[in-house]
Amino acid sequence: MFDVDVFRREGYVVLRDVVDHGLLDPFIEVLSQKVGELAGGRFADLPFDRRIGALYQGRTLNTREWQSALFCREFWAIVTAPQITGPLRLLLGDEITYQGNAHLRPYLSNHLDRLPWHQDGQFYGAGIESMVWSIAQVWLPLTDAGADAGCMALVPRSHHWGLISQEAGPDTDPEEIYRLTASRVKFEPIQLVPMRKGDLLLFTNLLAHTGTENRSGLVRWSVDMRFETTYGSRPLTPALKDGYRVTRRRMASRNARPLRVCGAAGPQSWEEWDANGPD
Ligand SMILES: O=C(O)CCC(=O)C(=O)O
Repeated sequence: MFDVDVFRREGYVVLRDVVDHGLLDPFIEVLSQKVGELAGGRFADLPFDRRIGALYQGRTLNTREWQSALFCREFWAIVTAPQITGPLRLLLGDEITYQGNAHLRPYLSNHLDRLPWHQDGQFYGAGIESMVWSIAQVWLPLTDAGADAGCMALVPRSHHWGLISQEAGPDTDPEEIYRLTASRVKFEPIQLVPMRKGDLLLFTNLLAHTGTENRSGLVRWSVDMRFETTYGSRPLTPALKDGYRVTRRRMASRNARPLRVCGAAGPQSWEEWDANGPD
């Protein structure tokens, strides 16, 4: 499927055309309905990658307001799908938990804002380094994200740097994290990662990355999610125990609801997740 040694060396891997559109489309339909509710009938003839852009023209869209859309049966079907868990098993082993920590990002065109440089591990804090092979980030485009459409950019091998800011953590002002990371990345070779719907990007939570500007005229919809080796399914060193502690603290700060997505007992059902989920 892919070479795990390359992933460990480069800190990321792009898998092309591995996710069926049939898996993504029911979730996209949920999002389209939400956009429709927001639009109240306006721009009804525009497709998914345009309609919310027409609604927000000239205004800023707060992507955090879309987080609750990630708690539905259609999204559960994505995170538990073998098309997603299969590649993750190569990295994390057979027992895998979705941390309940994901972002839905409808990025409007020609809003020159983008998510600045960071390592996801910086938001967890010192101690997370031990989890570098026990956590994997998944970036999943719901629409094509080409070089002019806000694709991801990253610094290959930057996970070997460790955490850029040891003092950062869940309580740190993100602007400080972005500033420190941008100054570390400044003279490094950057890799753009244009992707299409159906592709999958996997990366370590120490890899420095950023979104890029979307100038395509279309809305770039994506989801990024975090998975970990299920606690206790592999031998635990003191450093790993500490790493899981740091992870728990981060998840608590985000009110995240974890979900076992594969393992000997199979994935947890949507009903089980829903029973534990946000109100
Ligand atoms: O989607 C983007 O533009 C940025 C995503 C990101 O930073 C992440 O997945 O951690």
